[in-house]
Amino acid sequence: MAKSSAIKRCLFLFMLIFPHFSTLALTEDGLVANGDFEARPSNGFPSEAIADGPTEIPSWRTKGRVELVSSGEKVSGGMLLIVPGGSKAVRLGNDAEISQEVTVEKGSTYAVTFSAARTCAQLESLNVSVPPASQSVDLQTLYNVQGWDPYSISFEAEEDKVPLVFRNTGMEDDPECGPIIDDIAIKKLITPDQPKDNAVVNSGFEFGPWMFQNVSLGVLLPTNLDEETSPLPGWMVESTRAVRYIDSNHYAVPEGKRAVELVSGKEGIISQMVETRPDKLYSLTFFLGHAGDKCKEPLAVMAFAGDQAQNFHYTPDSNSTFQVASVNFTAKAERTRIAFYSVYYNTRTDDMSSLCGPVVDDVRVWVSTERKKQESRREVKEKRRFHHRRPKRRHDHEQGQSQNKKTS
Ligand SMILES: *[C@@H]1O[C@H](CO)[C@@H](O)[C@H](O)[C@H]1NC(C)=O
Ligand SMILES: *[C@@H]1O[C@H](CO)[C@@H](O)[C@H](O)[C@H]1NC(C)=O
Ligand SMILES: *[C@@H]1O[C@H](CO)[C@@H](O)[C@H](O)[C@H]1NC(C)=O
Ligand SMILES: *[C@@H]1O[C@H](CO)[C@@H](O)[C@H](O)[C@H]1NC(C)=O
Ligand SMILES: [Ca+2]
Repeated sequence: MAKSSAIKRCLFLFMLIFPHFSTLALTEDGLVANGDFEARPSNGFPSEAIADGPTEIPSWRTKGRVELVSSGEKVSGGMLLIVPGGSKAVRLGNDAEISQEVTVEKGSTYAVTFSAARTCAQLESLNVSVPPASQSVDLQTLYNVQGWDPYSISFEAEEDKVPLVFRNTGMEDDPECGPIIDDIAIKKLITPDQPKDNAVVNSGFEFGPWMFQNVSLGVLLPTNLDEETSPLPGWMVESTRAVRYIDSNHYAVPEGKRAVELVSGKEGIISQMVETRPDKLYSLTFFLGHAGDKCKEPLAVMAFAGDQAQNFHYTPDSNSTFQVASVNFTAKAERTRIAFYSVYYNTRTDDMSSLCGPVVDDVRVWVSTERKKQESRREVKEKRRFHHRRPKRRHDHEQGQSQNKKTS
């Protein structure tokens, strides 16, 4: 904390001394400029406005009906507006949008985290775009009894300066029904180095989108079929519903500081294509846990590895919050799909409606050494038996292994 504020102070001094350099300053990880909408417009907040007319929102460009809303405010139907963070947020009317330009590193991948709440309409959705990339985020499912959730999407920067646009694609009869958004943050994504003994990229989910320290709801990761550009590097969300990215500040996380909670039953699937060598025997192991969020048991995951699919029920030893599960499989190709979903649709015991589910962490895929030993033992026997007939076999095998070492 102290370190980052020291960095900010240095940056500030730097920008004072070299004002012409400030245009080159990259947008820092964290809230974008006035990303929480708490900055006072020059003509005051609408709730305290004397004069009518459109409110300008500092640091944002707006199109259509965009309103600053305050917590505690009600819409005409008497419904209380939900403001995700602080006391202000924006509501986007039909086809309305807000945008701001962010300075990024061309060619890098970024995750955008934002909080959203739907109001009266059922079928609200947001189009979040960094042209030419765009993603539609469906706000129909209420994952949380609080009525709002953080979401994350990602994009690859094609320019050094890119517009970040949030648009309400809905067309409601009541213009007061439109999504509310708040707490918009950005983070440059890093794809971790691949460990030698594990084919899974970002196996412990430690690399992912921005999470606010003071937000206890995790971050929902909606459908993302693009493995190259994912808010969770290496992983795809293959399903219509989201999975929840969780942190150890607010949840029980089996390994490190981050993990994934499968909150959408069979409709929330995370997957990865891992590099494998055809015909080799592999083990997939992972931690299966409980997030410590009062999620009602039973919890279970279905784990897929190539042509294997296996169901694991959460039954940890004594007071542990997770257990190890494994699936053995034979690779059929250069790439093998591994995937997980929750067998059940779980909700919390306290509010009976917030969605929750099993936690997956520390996913590993490696060549099954036990079987490799068995194989080579068998081969030694075969070699003894057929020594004169198959002199080359052992040699080939060794070559394969040394190649494996080089590429793994
Ligand atoms: C969390 O902290 C940020 C930054 O201080 C603030 O803008 C936001 O409103 C807070 N969110 C919540 C849910 O309290
Ligand atoms: C989002 O809006 C942009 C600009 O209007 C459009 O080109 C794009 O197709 C939309 N994306 C989705 C996923 O709806
Ligand atoms: C269970 O809790 C006890 C006491 O807190 C602790 O000593 C023990 O290591 C825990 N066991 C496991 C498996 O976490
Ligand atoms: C997977 O294979 C290893 C040895 O190769 C064995 O110890 C383990 O029990 C197997 N696991 C399952 C789930 O079959
Ligand atoms: Ca982890």
